[in-house]
Amino acid sequence: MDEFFNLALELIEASERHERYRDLECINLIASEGLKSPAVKEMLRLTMDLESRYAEGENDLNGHVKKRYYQGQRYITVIENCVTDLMKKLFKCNWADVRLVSGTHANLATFKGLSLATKNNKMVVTPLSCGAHISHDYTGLAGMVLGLVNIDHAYDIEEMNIDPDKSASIIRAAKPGIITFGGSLFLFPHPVKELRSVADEVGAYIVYDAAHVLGLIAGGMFQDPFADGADFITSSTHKTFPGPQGGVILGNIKDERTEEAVKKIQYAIFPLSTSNTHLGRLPAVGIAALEMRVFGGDLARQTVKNAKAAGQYLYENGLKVLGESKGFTESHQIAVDVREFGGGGVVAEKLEEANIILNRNILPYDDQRNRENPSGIRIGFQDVTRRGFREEDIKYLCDLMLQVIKGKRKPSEVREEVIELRKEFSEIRYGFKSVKEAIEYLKRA
Ligand code: DSN
Repeated sequence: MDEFFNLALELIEASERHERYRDLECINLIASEGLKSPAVKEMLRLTMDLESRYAEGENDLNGHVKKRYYQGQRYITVIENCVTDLMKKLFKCNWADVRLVSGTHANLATFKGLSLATKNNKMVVTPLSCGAHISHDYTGLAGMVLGLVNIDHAYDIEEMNIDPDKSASIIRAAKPGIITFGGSLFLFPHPVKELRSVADEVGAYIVYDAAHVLGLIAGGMFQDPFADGADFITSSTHKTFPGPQGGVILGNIKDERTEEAVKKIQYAIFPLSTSNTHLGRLPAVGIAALEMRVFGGDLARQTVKNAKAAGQYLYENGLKVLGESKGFTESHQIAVDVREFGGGGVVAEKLEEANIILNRNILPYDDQRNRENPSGIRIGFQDVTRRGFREEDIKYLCDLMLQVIKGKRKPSEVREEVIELRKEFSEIRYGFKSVKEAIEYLKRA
């Protein structure tokens, strides 16, 4: 067969195998991934026409469609406006934009818009090794694409959190236009409330990157960033908020200053950083928002319980789980220092051989350039929780992990038990089984 056709065949086979491998044979503990319900997946399949369409243009200050430069928009406009309003209502704010195609894109538009609004290119951010997302950092989007200058928050390793008193002094001295909170290694609520008045003193906007914890916020199990004083929330829509891959920005227009900020962010969305906004995902984002409204509290509560139970159990069994003095975590994830077992890269690869999938992670005391084999692993529990794991199941899973991490059993031996365990949890909970079930629920509500 000609090489081109061979490649196409290889592609199709790898795609089919991937679906079996990651969906049916592995246990997923990657903290940044989400597990979609059957209804969300069905909605994605139902909207294949939208997936081919274009709808670029401007939005108004309610976040609704104002002007589009293509014809054929009759229902697309309704769809975008409905999803925007569902997200506004779910997160109790008066402005949202769902056109972002990822969390990084949401950060791009927000950072660009706010740096234009403040005419200030400085941002106070959490250091990358202490949990910031790469897009906040001088080595990523903020520095290398937008030319913004990073000044680091002070970070308290014992508390696994930003040090509010020291950060207040840093913010007063630096006078940034943007202060960020939230990120990717995110165990405990950040001190937004404590630093709101300092942001006001220097005229900075607070941007809260909720990508990891958006579903926990929807479920009322993590800090409410707006109640604590954040101006904008940026997020992806596919981690603890279990929708399709995409992004969102949320905010509140309170006065002329916030109105100006929203206008600049909208300008940074279109025309600066989008043409098409990948419309096919939008109805499924709306279904995920509905599921968060209906089931989000129970899902978030059990997710955090499971993460805490894992932290406690792994700690009692000899692992160095961070944040011990504070109960290991208040979110869906825990962080473990595995240097004595060979480091994060080595441990993550051994667990992968056993079909337990998680990621190596730099920890606050690591050199942030050490991406190959940093000290830590990060473990997220949102996927297994949605599959129905409770504390006792988590302990059994932790036992399998401990056997591999401590070298007591070969990963290949443990793999069979992982596959069996995965088979026991084949129903996805805390969501609708079909779009029809969602409709029936809505008609009764
Ligand atoms: N880098 C991802 C994470 O794993 O947290 C988020 O984009």
